[in-house]
Amino acid sequence: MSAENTSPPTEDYRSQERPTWCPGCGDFGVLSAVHGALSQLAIPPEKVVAISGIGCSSRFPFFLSTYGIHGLHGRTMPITTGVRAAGRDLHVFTVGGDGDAFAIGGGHLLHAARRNLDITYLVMDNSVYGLTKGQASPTSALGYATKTSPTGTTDIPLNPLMLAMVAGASFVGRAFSGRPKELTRMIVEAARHPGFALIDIFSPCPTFNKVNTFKSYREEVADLPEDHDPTDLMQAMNRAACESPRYLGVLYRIQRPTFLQQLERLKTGTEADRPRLMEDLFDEMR
Ligand SMILES: Cc1ncc(C[n+]2csc(CCOP(=O)(O)OP(=O)(O)O)c2C)c(N)n1
Ligand code: SF4
Repeated sequence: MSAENTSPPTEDYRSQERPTWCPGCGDFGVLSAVHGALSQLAIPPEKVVAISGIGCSSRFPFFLSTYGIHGLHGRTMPITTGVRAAGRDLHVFTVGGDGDAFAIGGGHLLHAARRNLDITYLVMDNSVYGLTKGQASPTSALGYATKTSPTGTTDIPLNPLMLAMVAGASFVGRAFSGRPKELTRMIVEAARHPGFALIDIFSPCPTFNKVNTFKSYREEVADLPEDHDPTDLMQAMNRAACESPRYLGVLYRIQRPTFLQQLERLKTGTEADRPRLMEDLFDEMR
């Protein structure tokens, strides 16, 4: 029997809840890519947990038949770290918006990346705060006008890919919900990657963001050149920084010890590997 024949149907990963997103929201494409990826990965639903913050995109766990936590705005990483450490046989998908990830959750993101936390982090990046009705987000373009910034934002946009690489993420990709096949493939790769895998997904909000649309992204994006070397940090940085085109693909991927491997080492390693007890330290100071 071929590997495809052993994949459970995507329906196995759908919950009874119907998504409450606006018609045309980019998050629909991400959801169906996740259903497809979980089916290809053939992970039983009870071995998957989806953890989100707050936002339209953070409703995601409701639409999966897996375990899920709809947490607090910007606090996905502390929750994810606890779940990761406690449920070592689980596959952890953290999901949410660019506001959740890069604004209020930005501090946590850096440390989860440098810790090489073993998770797949899917950011539905629509360059706007959808749930709270259209304020500028960290990835909104300079000058982007909203009801709360009518003359345009004065901040330059943050580059999530460069940020993740600088912080130490070991897998960094960019995808577009308008290209579901590539997105599904990348989610499968990210889920198989040992360590912190972030995919920044262009996922348009047609209700509040009239600038970053399916049409505009289609015109802006291009696949990474075939000779791209994902282990070359400087090449990855240059291509992440490029705005014309905005590259899609796995920009950076390296192998280094993960959070769970380090925990295991502390448990089973030699005495020298283990952190010294406070008492030992006090003894030394006496
Ligand atoms: C601590 C806290 N601060 C602010 C809010 C209000 N709030 C809810 S969602 C959100 C931003 C949503 O934008 P994003 O995370 O990009 O997700 P989207 O709705 O665009 O998917 C904000 C500011 C909140 N719920 N909790
Ligand atoms: S407001 Fe925007 S992000 Fe939220 S569901 Fe509607 S289209 Fe999607």
